[in-house]
Amino acid sequence: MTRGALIVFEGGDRCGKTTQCSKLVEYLQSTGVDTQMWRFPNRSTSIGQSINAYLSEQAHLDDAVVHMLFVANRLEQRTEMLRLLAAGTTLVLDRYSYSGVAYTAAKGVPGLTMEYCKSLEVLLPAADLVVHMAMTPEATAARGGYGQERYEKVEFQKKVMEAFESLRDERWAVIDASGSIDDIHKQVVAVVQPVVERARAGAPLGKLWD
Ligand code: Z5A
Repeated sequence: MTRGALIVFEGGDRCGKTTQCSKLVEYLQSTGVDTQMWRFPNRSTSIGQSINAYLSEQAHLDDAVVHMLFVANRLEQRTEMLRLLAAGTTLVLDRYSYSGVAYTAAKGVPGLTMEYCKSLEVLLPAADLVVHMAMTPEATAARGGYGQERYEKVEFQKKVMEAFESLRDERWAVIDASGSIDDIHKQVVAVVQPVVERARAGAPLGKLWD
């Protein structure tokens, strides 16, 4: 049996990840590719509810603790993620471990380094493709709904952008997220299609940070 692809969208707050994930899933399904969309954090689990309380500033948590919760929120989906990929389902993820590393490292807390954060997620599969929706924090801040959660501050988002840039490797495709929704979608389809085909042809699933 051929496996599904693991496609991840990353980027700053309000850059259009959810919009593009939804359009991609719709497109892939219309072409007969079995596809599901997932979001991280998954706020529906009990761990996700603690994360939600933290992000919406209803609860205060130590930075190391909240980082562990984000990691655990992915690990609790690990078995199902691996099962679906092996069964041929392509997963489109709205954020993943790359956000975990970038947001925590951007805080600059001693000890919570990129290397430390990476080390906690080596049990998870690596993305076949990370679509980085690149846009300045000033431009995303001008979009509706910005500023409602803990990290939605322009200065902090600039540090997150720098962290994302330092994580990029050959599996990343950078797309200018300031264009129109339809133009971005066309660019996304162009980078995703070959990756889905490679996974279908049997390219092995990688491990995070290998
Ligand atoms: N976080 C973390 O710290 N550690 C972790 O491990 C993980 C996450 C996984 C919550 O994430 C926070 O958790 C996040 C990172 C941190 N903090 N921040 N910042 P989230 O994914 O739940 O939150 P989000 O990034 O803020 O997602 P969002 O608000 O849903 O934004 P989005 O998905 O990127 O954008 P959107 O919903 O598709 O679009 C936003 C608006 O822009 C909407 O009105 C659209 O209609 C509009 N839009 C979209 N595309 C366009 C274009 N091309 N032009 C014009 N307008 C557009």
